[in-house]
Amino acid sequence: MQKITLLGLDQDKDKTGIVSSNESCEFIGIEYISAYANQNGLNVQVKHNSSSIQEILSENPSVIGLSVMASNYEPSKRFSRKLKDANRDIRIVWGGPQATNYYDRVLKEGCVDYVVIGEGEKTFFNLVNNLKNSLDPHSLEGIAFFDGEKIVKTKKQRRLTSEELNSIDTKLIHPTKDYKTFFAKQIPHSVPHSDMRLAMLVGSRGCWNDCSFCSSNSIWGRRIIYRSPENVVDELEHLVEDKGVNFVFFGDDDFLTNQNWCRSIAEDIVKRGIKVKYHVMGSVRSASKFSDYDLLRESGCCEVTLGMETTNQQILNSIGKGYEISTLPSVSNEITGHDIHLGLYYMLGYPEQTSEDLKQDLEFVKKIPFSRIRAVFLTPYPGTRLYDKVERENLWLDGYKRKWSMLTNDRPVIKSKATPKELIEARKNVLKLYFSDDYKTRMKVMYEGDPKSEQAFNEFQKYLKEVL
Ligand code: B12
Ligand code: SF4
Repeated sequence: MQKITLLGLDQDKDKTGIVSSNESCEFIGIEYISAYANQNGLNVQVKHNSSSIQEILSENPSVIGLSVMASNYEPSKRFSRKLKDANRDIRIVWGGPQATNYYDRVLKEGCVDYVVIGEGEKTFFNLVNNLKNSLDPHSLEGIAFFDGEKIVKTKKQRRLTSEELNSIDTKLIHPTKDYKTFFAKQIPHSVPHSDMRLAMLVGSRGCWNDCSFCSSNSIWGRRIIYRSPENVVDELEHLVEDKGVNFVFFGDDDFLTNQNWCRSIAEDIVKRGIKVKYHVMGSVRSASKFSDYDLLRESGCCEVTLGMETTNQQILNSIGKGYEISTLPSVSNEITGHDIHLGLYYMLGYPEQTSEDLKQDLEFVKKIPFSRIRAVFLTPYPGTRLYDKVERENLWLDGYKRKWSMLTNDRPVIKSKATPKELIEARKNVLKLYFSDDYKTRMKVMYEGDPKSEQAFNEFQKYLKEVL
């Protein structure tokens, strides 16, 4: 049977990156694709991104699929070229956010045969079968390719239903055993990063909102499709019991949107007695409507990270965040009041943002009891309204236009009223809040009595001192 290999490459090392130099995670999308394909009779393996070209070629795969974000675009291109140089017959397929939204340019690179647009399971499976039988790809849904004359994008693929997602065998997901740590240095979780066996899990696909900088919608559309709580907890249990995972990161765009769904997951974790810590992301709007933090905590949730983005209401409105900044302090207190760490996603560098706005952000954030703040610079990605605006109005700062390896959110790349110098300084000031007495006192309460957390806290402080 023909072999198929899937992998996601690490981004190029960004030595000056404070946030991105730390960030790396399994590419969960390809793990769901491989589970779906293997269950349906294909022979797909997910390779770890450290695998060499020789190692991959030695297994003689007929198709190699890469998961491509902006950050790993360049390494994926280099890798694909080398594969093509070594063996022209191998079919190279790209999928993922950057491939989906940038397919025409991807195909012009000359080293990619097919791009899978959006959700990958069904399309990839169909594509492989199509290739096996040398059929005409024009009638396949959800792909883009070069047909010898022009780039063709075929009809949209229908998304998987809840039932279809539930039917993916959870035991076939996460085939690799190589758990990576990610942003472990950024927060003293109750599991220290030296002992963190982390895996990702995604229970729902899509987001109700459509923020100007986010490409979620261009991949999923606005309809959220949920796996059943039981099915989600099956995967979680498998990770903990069979794979030795002790920390799970839910990659769902807004884990808290559907309170009943969320509650059922938490109840099931408690009922089954699964011992795990987990971290979820949520919008401020959903978090402020959510009222089951007790249960969330009981089931192992140790961090909720909220998409704050900025504290200026006008900017929030213009990016379409759909929440009132005045609600953030009470939501934050509600979360930390339940002994759950609060994370904040914060971005600097909106075109209309002034240095005055940045000062206001700092003053606002000082009063929020966060454990982790991910302070990054607004970066335009294809498939977003922001990207279209930046291209249309030529808002790129010199040297950054489509320089994907530099677009890791760790430096200002577009014009804003505040200068790049002011933005960099403003980020430093926010990150310095980690050294404030207020932060240390708050964290002491959180880690007291838990030596592992204390150790992680100290390691984190040391790391930050070195990089700031
Ligand atoms: C969880 C998450 C993370 C996690 C994990 C990332 C990871 N490695 O998977 C963390 C926190 C580490 C992260 C970091 C970053 N992220 Co992020 N992240 C997400 C988020 C919220 C969910 C991703 C996810 O797991 N989705 C669920 C799975 C099932 O879907 P999927 O991975 O997209 O895969 C499906 C399809 O895309 C497709 N597919 C994917 N790969 C392949 C490959 C093949 C061969 C095929 C056929 C199909 C296919 O099929 C899959 C199954 O249906 C998305 C937003 C979103 N909703 O997509 C942003 C998102 C992917 N992140 C984004 C960005 C920019 C980043 C960072 C660069 C930010 C930074 N540095 O500050 C870093 C990059 C770090 C890195 N090298 O991984 C952007 C990517 C935009 C772009 N064009 O590249 C997104 C889309 C958000 C946004 N701003 O628009 N991220
Ligand atoms: S709420 Fe979050 S996931 Fe949803 S569109 Fe906005 S940024 Fe993207």
